Amino acid sequence: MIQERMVWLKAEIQRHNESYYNADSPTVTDFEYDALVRELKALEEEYPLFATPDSPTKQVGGKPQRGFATVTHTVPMESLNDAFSKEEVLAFDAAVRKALAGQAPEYVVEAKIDGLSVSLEYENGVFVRGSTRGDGVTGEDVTENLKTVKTIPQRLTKPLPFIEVRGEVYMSTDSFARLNEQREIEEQPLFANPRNAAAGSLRQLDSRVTAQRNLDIFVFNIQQATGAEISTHIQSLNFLKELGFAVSPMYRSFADISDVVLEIDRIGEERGNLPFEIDGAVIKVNDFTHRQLLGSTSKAPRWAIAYKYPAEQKETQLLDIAIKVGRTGVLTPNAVLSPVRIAGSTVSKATLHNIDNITAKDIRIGDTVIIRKAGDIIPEVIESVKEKRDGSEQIYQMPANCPACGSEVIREEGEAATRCVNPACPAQKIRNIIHFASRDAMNIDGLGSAILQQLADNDLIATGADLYYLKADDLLPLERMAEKSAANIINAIEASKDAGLDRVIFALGIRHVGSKTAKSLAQHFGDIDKLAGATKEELSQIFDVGGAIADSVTRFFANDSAIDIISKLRFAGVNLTYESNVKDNRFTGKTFVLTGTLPTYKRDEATAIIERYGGKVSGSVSKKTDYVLAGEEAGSKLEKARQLGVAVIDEEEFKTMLQ
Ligand code: 0OX
Repeated sequence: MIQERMVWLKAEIQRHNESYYNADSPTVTDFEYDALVRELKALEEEYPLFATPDSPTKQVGGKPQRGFATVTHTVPMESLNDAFSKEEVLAFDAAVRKALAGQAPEYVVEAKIDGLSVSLEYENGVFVRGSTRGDGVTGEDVTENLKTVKTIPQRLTKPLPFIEVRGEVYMSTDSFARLNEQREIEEQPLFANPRNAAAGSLRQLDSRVTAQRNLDIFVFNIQQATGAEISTHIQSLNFLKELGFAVSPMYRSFADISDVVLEIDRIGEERGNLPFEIDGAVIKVNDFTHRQLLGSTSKAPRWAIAYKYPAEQKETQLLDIAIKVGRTGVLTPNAVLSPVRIAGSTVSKATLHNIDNITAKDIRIGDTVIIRKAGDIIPEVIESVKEKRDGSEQIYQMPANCPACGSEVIREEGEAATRCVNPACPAQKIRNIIHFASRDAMNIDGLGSAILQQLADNDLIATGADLYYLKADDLLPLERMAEKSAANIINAIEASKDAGLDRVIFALGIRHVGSKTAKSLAQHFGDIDKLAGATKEELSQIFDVGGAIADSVTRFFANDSAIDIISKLRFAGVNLTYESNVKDNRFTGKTFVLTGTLPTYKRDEATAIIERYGGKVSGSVSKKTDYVLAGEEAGSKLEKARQLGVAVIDEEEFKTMLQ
């Protein structure tokens, strides 16, 4: 039985792996796939005799490599040699002239886009395959993801038999800022810069994710082509443009290296004004016969060089420190600077990260500071110049109150961040409301972030509780809001009043209170007033509520706005008690474990039923388990239950228990 299950799991995982490698559509979600691998691994550990060396769990890194099919680049995607000074550019020119033995080179200078290099292949003018550069010889097939990039033509203006081009996929600084804003709301880790964001977005297994990321491309090379006669780089860029590609912006040709150097400076000046990031300028020999003479080293062509702009540093005065309250309530100290030109733009603000950084570097208001603008968008203060102090400089302390709402801020032990935890703080308003309406909280259908943002912008809501006072007439003036959808939203808001106390507690967005803790709190206290009145000691006594949670719950309810929100919820008729959810206590004190696929109930439905009768659902089988509710294809949990002598029931028996 176990062995059969393991054979089945191996075959199943193998099947999914293959469909992935062959770049078909995925046959399972990542989540389901991981569950299969985890189950197989657990069984192999428990029953090593049945484990076989060909198991997919034994592949590289202990986990089967799952991802994209590989592509071999028939024309290698070479890298570029770097130059960090004007002298190195002059040395490059000297080497080129020497190799050309008296023939005068012409150079093309282009902005060097900071993204990731890809190859695009077209057959008869139709986009057929796209891949990442990888190590230059082998890359990853990301065709489906590249199909979502709007600036990549699916069809060329001329049906050439075959052409392979190379370009740089990038994310504009605007799209990057929007993506990170969204991620901040969703509390996902932020991307450090547009290049990382572009790379992360292109290497998604689900191309629907890539489609939402707003990537772009600039094409800068013909790797190979049939049916096109081209003898210079300028000709190829012009031809690529004709075919419908967005090509390297700002390309120009020069005969003199001194003009090349001036152009590098000119592009450097433009750097801060462009809607995308560049990290240098590329200098290329224009004539292909010259390129042939120059050839390549094992790593890079001798006919091109990348001039990298230095991460510029400047000295300026730190006039003040201003606090920005982020959407998650974190207070970030920002430097207010005497404006300076740096990396092509004027900078008057820079991040100081947090108070520990300020203290460690002994940065004081009035100091002369050194700031740097590197690849990342936000400039930062690196250090203060202590020798330039005159004694008037002021040591900085974080404010005791939130500058956005005035309520007292907190700093938890072991955390660098100072936070405002007022649920009605205007800086956090939109994030809190989005959380309130979200699926695991009040689960209000149809209330996406765009609608909530508009409602908040129009001052129709300031907290989640205000949603219960909205009327269809408030919704109708919003963008793209039809009468039917307005009515649906109002109905969904109404229906959410019965979501249950556990969801309400989770929806309040109390720091450290996830849905599981919210459920424990709801079960323990039974109504919101008892929870609001609970002391730290009472809270800490609850199993699975630690000191940090107890602190944060009492702190939350000490806030007047928290009490306001609860009054509004109560007045609107939102169910704030837990008992009403429990039908009777037939399962009180009983722990269930679910395994396998049940014939009619989904997992969360069965869980809800068990909890409604006072029982608990646990993820693993132990001696304390009372029942294992097992369905089709139940795995190791069922086996464990049998070993421990735990009662195993099927859905039929479970239903009888409910009668
Ligand atoms: C860019 C860029 C990168 C590639 C290998 C030989 C020439 N990031 O914008 N590479 C190249 O060309 C290299 N051109 C560019 N514009």
